[in-house]
Amino acid sequence: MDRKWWHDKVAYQIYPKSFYDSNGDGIGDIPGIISKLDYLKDLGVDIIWLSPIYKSPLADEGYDIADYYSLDPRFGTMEDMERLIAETKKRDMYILMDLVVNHCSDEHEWFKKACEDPEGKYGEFFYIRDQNPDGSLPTNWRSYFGGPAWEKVPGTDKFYLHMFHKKQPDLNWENPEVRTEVYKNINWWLDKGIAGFRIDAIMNIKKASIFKSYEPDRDDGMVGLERMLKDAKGISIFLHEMQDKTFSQHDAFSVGEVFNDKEDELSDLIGEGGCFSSIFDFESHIFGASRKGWYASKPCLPEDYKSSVFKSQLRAAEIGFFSNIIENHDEPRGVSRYIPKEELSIHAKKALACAYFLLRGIPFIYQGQEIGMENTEFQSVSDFDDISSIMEYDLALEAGLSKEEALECVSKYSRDNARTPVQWTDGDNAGFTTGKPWLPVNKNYKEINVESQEKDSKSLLAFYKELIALRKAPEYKETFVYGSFEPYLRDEKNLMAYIRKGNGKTILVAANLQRDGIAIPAPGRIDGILLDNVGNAQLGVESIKLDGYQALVLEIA
Ligand code: TEU
Ligand code: CA
Repeated sequence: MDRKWWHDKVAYQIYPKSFYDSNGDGIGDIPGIISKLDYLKDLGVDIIWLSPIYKSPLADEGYDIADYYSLDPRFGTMEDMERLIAETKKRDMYILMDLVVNHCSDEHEWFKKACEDPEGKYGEFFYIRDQNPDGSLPTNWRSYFGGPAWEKVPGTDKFYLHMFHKKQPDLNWENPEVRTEVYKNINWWLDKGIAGFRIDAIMNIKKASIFKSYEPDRDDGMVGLERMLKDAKGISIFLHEMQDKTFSQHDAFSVGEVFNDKEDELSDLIGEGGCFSSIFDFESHIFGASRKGWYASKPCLPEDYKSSVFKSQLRAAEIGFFSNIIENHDEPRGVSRYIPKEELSIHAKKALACAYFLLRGIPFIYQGQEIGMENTEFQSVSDFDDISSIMEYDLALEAGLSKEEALECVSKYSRDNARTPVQWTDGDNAGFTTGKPWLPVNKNYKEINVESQEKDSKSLLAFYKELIALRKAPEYKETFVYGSFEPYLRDEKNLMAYIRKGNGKTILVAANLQRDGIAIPAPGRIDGILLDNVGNAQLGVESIKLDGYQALVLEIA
């Protein structure tokens, strides 16, 4: 395998609005990020992915871009951005921007011009269709955020397609002019000195060649977009074109937000022949999802988590690197999702961290994950800012759940869980802002915050630092980065264990994801204890004892 600069890096996702507010307006900003770079460097982070900070009406919190070349004043100025790039370079760190090009905002110039003249040049930038002769919508597709995926072009009988919110019209990738604009934009940012992109909702850019209605999958007469995407063929041509004209010319790192990839597509997506550097492994995140909505989802228990992750690890083995996460800005907090509430403890958080962090692939940490931030509490639907949470709440009510039940199940999955401000201190607003935070701070900030964990050598933060340091340690780096992955004692319930082998070393990672202790055979003589969240592991033994939620990283002879 060709070595790439990003193979051995650790990445960190910043959701700028909630990271750190430097000027008291309650919204995180670029100067706020700059002031925390030393914190991130100290943690061991190399690559920073910024969720969108471009000019935007924030209908979907920045994933609706009104101008790809300017920043939203709420986040800062272009000078701030240039300073951020320079400051990261000084620290040998890299910036990834978010590339949101399946759609733009309805406030983008292109869309405004398309509405003025749907038959003109900019009409071709979008998917604009006539209504059917009987006045019905072009197709019965349901948008991801609820309701039809079609919205009227004001003052006409025409409709435009929006797979997400109606303020996010889909860009027509079939039009070469659109693609040229996208590539120009990517190169403009890469020339500015960023190191690459995280690429939003990218598998949605290719639509089925024929727009038609399908068998409804709910009583609303509509059908989820997955059905149409199944008929979308040939995305690879666009993706490789994008890679050739942009990323490969800059040796950039690109990580795709890929859902719905087809079984045999992986080698076209990552690895030597892939059009991205990496893609996220969402297997455990989609586990238990229901077509009906969040209210019908099944929890992902430790066994499910293990099998999802192992499936992806084995799938990518001969091909390339997944990017591994336990949460992001669209998901609940990982510790709240994968660990039963009554078992949530510092040991459990460390065990989960250890289990995912040493997998083969690029580890990503989402802001606040390193201090074990948890899901927040919502008192009523009015506490939700996120558009998808509000839609899912209504869906649950329509399905016959009571208000309390609807609130409870939406709370588990709400994207706002990840979007509450980072808890920096135990002071006002968790030290995030001197003003009023745009989204309330999680009430547990007095117990969970950066400041207190920085002083505590047994904190989760300290543990993440150890994990990162271990992954980068000169004697083990080669094994963790390029070594193989093999499940170990896969059938042992609630044990997530695997072996990383390479460069003459064998390393066992074992996390006991349950309250009960267990004893397991060692795969060989234990020569070294590289990490132990409890502190009672022994050398030279043939059987390994693991307390409840104990995690061990052991070197095997
Ligand atoms: O998320 C895309 C997303 O929400 C997926 O779950 C989607 O269902 C998938 O693409 C289906 O194929 C991204 C962003 O991360 C999110 O914050 C945005 O709201 C969304 O795109 C729209 O830009
Ligand atoms: Ca601010």
